[in-house]
Amino acid sequence: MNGNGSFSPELISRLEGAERVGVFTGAGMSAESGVPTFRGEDGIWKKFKPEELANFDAFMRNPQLVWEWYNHRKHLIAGIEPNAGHYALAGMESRHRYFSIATQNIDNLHRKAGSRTIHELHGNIGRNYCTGCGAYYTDAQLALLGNVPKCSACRGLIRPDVVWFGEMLPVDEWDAAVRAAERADVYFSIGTSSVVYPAASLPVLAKSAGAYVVEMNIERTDFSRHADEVMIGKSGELLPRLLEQYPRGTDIPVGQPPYTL
Ligand code: BJW
Ligand code: ZN
Repeated sequence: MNGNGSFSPELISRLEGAERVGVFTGAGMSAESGVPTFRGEDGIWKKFKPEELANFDAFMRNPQLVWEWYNHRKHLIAGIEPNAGHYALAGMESRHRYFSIATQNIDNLHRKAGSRTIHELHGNIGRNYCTGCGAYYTDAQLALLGNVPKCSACRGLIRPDVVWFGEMLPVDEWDAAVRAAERADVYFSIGTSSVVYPAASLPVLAKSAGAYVVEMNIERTDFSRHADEVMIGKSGELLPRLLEQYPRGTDIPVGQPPYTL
């Protein structure tokens, strides 16, 4: 982006011809909606150690503490709305033959904003399942089961359907995200510190497979040196501005089935 608030001619012309666009998002994407990020100045990790909260052993040792944290976040997320960045990405989806978002976020904001092809790499805070038998529970069902909810069928501990450290990512979502990165003409990495793997390898993969890769973040990250362009700024401000200058592309009419890469 230059001083006039316009984006590089290279990016605009790449987008013009792009059949396949992939997007990878992290916590910074939702920061302007009021969701705290994990790391950095306002990061929640400052208050909570990730190893105490975001791994299975810690959950088995102290499920009450982990549930307090997730209930707090469920409550927070239920009350928030997508920001201008989420809506801009939803608006870009119909401009390309193939467009998908691989998100590390568990907050549902891309879907709420109207994006259709979304690969949730780290789960979704709106779902819960039993560690004993795998049965799924809604939040409404959970509310009847107390502070440390146990499965009514097998008495196993119920946990949020999110991916903790040391756990595998959901295979179908991961495979689709890898395909999207490998085939993208243009790839965006937005609002992520790029330190948690394997998710952080997606933009690197896109780059090595030949995509033009653009990073958007309020500061440089471990990934910045690999990117073709680094845009420093808030995604909720940069993305709507990009949408204004966005080429129409193939303009798939809304209402067609969602495409995956
Ligand atoms: C803005 C902005 C604005 C702000 N606009 N930008 C050594 C020991 C143990 C494990 C490992 C190890 N080395 C590697 C590993 C693997 C591990 C890992 O990567 N660890 C590293 C941290 C070292 N990974 C895993 O364990 C993964 N699984 C795995 O590898 O499976 C294979 C395996 C199996 C068995 C055994 C071993 C391996 C799983 C990772 C799961 C991550 N889970 C979490 C919690 C999810 C649930 C929940 O939310 O509660 O996912 S951790 C947390 O980090 C969350 C996030 O999705 C993830 C990434 O964070 P993100 O999104 O990048 O957020 P931040 O806060 O870091 O960054 C925000 C950015 O936004 C910043 O850059 C800001 O500047 C920017 N920003 N405002 C634009 N307005
Ligand atoms: Zn069960």
